Amino acid sequence: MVALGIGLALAGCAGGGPSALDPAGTGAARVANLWWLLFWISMAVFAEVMVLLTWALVFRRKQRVRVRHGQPLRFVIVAGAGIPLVILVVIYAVGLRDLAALGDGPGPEAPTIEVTGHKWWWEVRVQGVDGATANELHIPVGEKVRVRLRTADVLHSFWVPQLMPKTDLIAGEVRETWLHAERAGSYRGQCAEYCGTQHAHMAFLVVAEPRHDFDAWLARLGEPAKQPQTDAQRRGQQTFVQSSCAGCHAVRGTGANGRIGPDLSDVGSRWSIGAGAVPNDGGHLGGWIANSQTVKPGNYMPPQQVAAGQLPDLIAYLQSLK
Ligand code: HEC
Ligand SMILES: [Cu+2]
Repeated sequence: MVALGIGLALAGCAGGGPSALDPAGTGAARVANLWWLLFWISMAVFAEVMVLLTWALVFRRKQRVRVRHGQPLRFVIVAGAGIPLVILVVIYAVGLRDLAALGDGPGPEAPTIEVTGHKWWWEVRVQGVDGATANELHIPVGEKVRVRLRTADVLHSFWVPQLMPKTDLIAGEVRETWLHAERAGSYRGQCAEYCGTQHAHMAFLVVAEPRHDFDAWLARLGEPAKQPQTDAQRRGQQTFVQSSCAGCHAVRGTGANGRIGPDLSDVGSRWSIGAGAVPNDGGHLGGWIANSQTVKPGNYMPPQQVAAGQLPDLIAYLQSLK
């Protein structure tokens, strides 16, 4: 059992997935430090109990001493109540300190990113910018950024293990958290509250980058999507705008302004298709458009009637949107 546990733990580390014990920002660092404090206290208590147990086993017959009355009572009070009380008070105090630090969000001048959870993808907007993207949000390195959270349907939870602990998205409420990254990089986030069939494929990416790259991302978010450059892309755009796609998806600057599915204005540059379901390349994109139900069963994009001849054009068009 123990060997299995250690094996699983090591496998988890080797997998290189996002770990709350590998913090990259002040929020997650608080939680990681608290975790290590609890871990070492538990280890110390465990070691102490093992020593006492061994002592009791070794000496149980040899010493037939009668225990005098006062001694065990004092031992029980000190070791059984006094020491635990001190430990718990210390943990409580440290916990309160960290809770206060986590509540210390960004100032009013910080950017506000508005994230809405949908079954099973994340809608991303920025306050004051007229545009949307999905399953990916950018933040400037070294700055705290406010994140406002809503849900379009059921309970979800916004979790970026390396940056910040979880915040639940509750129907009818606007929740708030913040993100801060000390070093540039891409940090994987995940819905952390079971929300139905494809809960596991409700991932997102937080890209922490230098301020000028972040500003460029903001600017792009407000601009119309790229215009098609080749004939294939132009045909693809026409198919997209004139078919069912436009009823559910928006592409800024075109007639497509559906709000049921993710905004596709920059779909060509996304890290994945289907909120972490498959990589974003031509093959997977084609498979998704032809029948996303084989890729992410149960998701809310029904199988589409796309003529085989039109598929390459659609792929060319969507891939050009970066
Ligand atoms: C009935 C609404 C609906 C229609 C019609 C529809 N989609 Fe979707 N689409 C969705 C939803 C909902 C998602 C999100 C699925 C998920 O990730 O769970 C989605 C996801 C996608 C994605 C992945 C986006 C991302 O960032 O992960 C692409 C690409 C896409 N649709 C293309 C199309 C194309 C092309 C058409 C037309 C042939 C189309 N869709 C028609 C609802 C629709
Ligand atoms: Cu979920």
